[in-house]
Amino acid sequence: KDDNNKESRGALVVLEGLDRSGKSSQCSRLVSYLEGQGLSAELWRFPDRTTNVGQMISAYLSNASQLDDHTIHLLFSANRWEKRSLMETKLKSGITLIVDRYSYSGVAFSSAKGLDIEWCKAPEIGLLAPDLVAYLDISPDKAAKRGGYGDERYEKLEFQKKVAEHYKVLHDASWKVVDACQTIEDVEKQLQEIVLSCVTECQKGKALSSLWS
Ligand code: T5A
Ligand code: NA
Repeated sequence: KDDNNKESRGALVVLEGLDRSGKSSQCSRLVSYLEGQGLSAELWRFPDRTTNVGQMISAYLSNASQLDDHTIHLLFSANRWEKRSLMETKLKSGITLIVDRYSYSGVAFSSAKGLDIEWCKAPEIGLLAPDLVAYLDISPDKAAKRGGYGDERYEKLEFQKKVAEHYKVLHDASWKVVDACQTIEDVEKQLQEIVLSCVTECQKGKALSSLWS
């Protein structure tokens, strides 16, 4: 065996959940926590609004532009594809990525509009599969009460209820459901535990895989 010198890889950790479930708050706390443990970690988010594709998505979400449902779905997917190789490079160099939303958002939100779920999953095939998906579980009613929804396209109670239903069919072996109605600190503690054990597993040589697996 000649892989003794190979640097151990980072973990691909995704946080998913409805709008206002607490993903962004927890993602930044997780990165600080991992860094405090002496680990390399970066915060990523999708959509990545900084790219050209991301700017089209951002305009759509803020209702500044209109797009066909299929078209915006493919743009969200393209926005992940344009980051795929950098993602792989970072993971292989030992950096853990804490990612705020990923392909599951892509499929849950578009299929909640009525698009066929297999059609929605297809463009995600071949993207890196997360080592862990932490789903921040909160009812749409409770989420709506947090700080109130803004003006973005999907921030409407009736639609969020449909999204919650569509997330349910996406749960697989990599998912851990976390009760997002606990205090921020309690959610944080629970996430630290499951993320740290995931990072350890990846350091021990767990192979990277691709969606959908
Ligand atoms: N989308 C996204 C698609 O349709 N397809 C795709 O492929 C992708 C990637 C993007 C939108 O695009 C859709 C999904 C979205 O509709 P976004 O920029 O990711 O949107 O924005 P949101 O996910 O909506 O982000 P939010 O900021 O609304 O929600 P977060 O990040 O889940 O929540 P957070 O941490 O900002 O917290 C929200 C509020 O709740 C409080 C916070 O202080 C804050 O005020 N809070 C708590 N309060 C009480 N108890 C707790 N435990 C709390 N945790 C947080
Ligand atoms: Na957010």
